[in-house]
Amino acid sequence: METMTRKHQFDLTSQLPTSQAFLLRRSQASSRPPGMADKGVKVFGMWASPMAIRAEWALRLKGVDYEYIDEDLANKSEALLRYNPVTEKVPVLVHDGKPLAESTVIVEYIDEAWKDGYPIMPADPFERAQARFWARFAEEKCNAALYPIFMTTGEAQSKLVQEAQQCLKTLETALEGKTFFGGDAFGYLDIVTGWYAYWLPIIEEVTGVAIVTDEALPLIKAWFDRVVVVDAVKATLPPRDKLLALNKARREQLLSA
Ligand SMILES: N[C@@H](CCC(=O)N[C@@H](CS)C(=O)NCC(=O)O)C(=O)O
Repeated sequence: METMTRKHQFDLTSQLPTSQAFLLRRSQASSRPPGMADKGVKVFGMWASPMAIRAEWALRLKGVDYEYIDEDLANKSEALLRYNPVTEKVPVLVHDGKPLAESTVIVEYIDEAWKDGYPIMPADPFERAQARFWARFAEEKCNAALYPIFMTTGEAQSKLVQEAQQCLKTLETALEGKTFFGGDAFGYLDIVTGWYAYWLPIIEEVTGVAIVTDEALPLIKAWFDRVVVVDAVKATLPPRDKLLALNKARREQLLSA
């Protein structure tokens, strides 16, 4: 487990390898003074996790300071296991000592707990329900279609790509006529699906298939470019080369297993 606090006062980042420098910079932007262990906000994440980053995006949109703790998922910290004994996964949000798991639950909680800040959920109940509907569709259908592409090759893989594209095509209808799924502003559904914008091109490069193309999914492809420049997103994205290397290694490992 790597934990970052404000005691890193100087710019040590130039002497560190890219990954550590990145994590340190990320924490310098949002940490709190020592001696307030149970107060404040902590996020337990893992730098390459597209789910954990959702909690950070929500907090940054709200302008909430938080401490980021990077977990080694092969050797989880005692704190993570204590805070999330049910699934033992990241992200976990700890707010004034109270832990919450499940990224979509965390994002909704952040919106309600800091209700006067940036609005993440739509104000209108019907639009809010629709955002939740599409978020569940993306999580349960699109992600389920996308994940196996990573561990297959050849014809089986081409079939999976078509299925994933069909699913994303359906999701794309929720983007018609809009800048973001949330309308003019980056909102809940953008937070839930925003990982596609950065992770899918990497998965495409690693697997050698094209999933989100201008031809197949023009609205989602154009939305990718808008997502990665949202301040909260830009500030937290892991270095591309590092994410690419990790995913290459994972795929090789999966294919040789
Ligand atoms: N549905 C969960 C998924 C979280 C999840 O799968 N986290 C992964 C990292 S992306 C994890 O902690 N894996 C470690 C494990 O499964 O033991 C959420 O959205 O929070």
